[in-house]
Amino acid sequence: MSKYPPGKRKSVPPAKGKARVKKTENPSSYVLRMLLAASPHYVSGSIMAQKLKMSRVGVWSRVDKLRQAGLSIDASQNRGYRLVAEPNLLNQPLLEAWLKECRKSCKVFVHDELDSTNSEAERLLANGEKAPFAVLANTQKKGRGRLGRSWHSPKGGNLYLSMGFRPDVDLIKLRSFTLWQGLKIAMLLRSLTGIEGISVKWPNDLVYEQKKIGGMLTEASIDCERVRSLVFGIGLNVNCPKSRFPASLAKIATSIESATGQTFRIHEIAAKIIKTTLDAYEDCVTGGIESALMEKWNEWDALAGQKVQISMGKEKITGKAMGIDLSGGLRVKLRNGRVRIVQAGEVTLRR
Ligand code: BT5
Repeated sequence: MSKYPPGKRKSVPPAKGKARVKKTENPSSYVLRMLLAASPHYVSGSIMAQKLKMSRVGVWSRVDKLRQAGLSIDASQNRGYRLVAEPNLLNQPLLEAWLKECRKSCKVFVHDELDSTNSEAERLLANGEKAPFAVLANTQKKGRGRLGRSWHSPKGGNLYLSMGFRPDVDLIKLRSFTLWQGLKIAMLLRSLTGIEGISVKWPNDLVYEQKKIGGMLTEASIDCERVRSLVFGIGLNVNCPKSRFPASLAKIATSIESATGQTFRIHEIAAKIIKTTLDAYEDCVTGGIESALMEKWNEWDALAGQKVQISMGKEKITGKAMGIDLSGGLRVKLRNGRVRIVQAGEVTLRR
């Protein structure tokens, strides 16, 4: 459980005046929103009862259900109810409450364990699920990266999230989709965690001090140059201490917890990433992101000015990374002074 650090949380004001629970909102999610807004303070049981238009016993039974779902809620006869801490394991009502706070709604599927959230999103799309939606799991047994590589997915406190979309737009509109998502998520994480050094590494990594803190995997089904369906997956190491990485990853990976020495609320991060992803998707579909992407990426680029080696299948080149161009390709200055644009490949830093 991550306890509320005193004075850290921006308080979200409870619904004011005559605000009532909307007909479409699940009362448990509304109870949680009131508790989140007041946290770490108490909310009076009678105010809750008034807003929910139910008896105080009704409120008590809602709270009890939330406790049974794993949330730690304190009750005091004179003061009311208080959310003591947020769990590290995913809790559907809590995630929905955070999404409402972000004023963004989309269907979410929360699992304890999956093979891969990207695979589950693909199955949902194939079975006709309405998009957009989000799939999350506490752990993945076959979490994957690009080119058949695996994504280490220990249980509890990290984020394994996939979003399913049905864009039905020309491929060209989405060619920089992962870069744009990465940039927007890096910006969000920097403001949420205060980690100044979070940056983006072409084409799909989020890094801190050259160590990988997150990775993204976009998979699409394309038909006649039109993207019919698209799955965007992100793995983010949040509250995972270094000791839980296998030796092979310890040198190249890190987490938000290791970078800051603090644990963070996984539901808040998940909800804000879902919102950011939905917004960034809209930006791409609307079009016209290229010059903003090029300009901002070059400010947030972990590779800028570094000596790199790029493997493209059997071909390898070395040079100096010079940011991206309007197509999202990596600009590499070769030894002979020419600049080559690389559209796909593996980048490693050369010291
Ligand atoms: C990626 O691939 O970085 C994309 C990872 C996407 C994972 C998410 S989790 C939710 C969704 N569901 C899935 O099944 N996948 C997505 P790539 O660039 O190929 O990097 C893979 C490499 O990252 C591995 O070979 C390791 O070296 C390293 N790696 C594996 N697990 C890691 C972790 N937890 N943290 C940091 N690095 C890791």
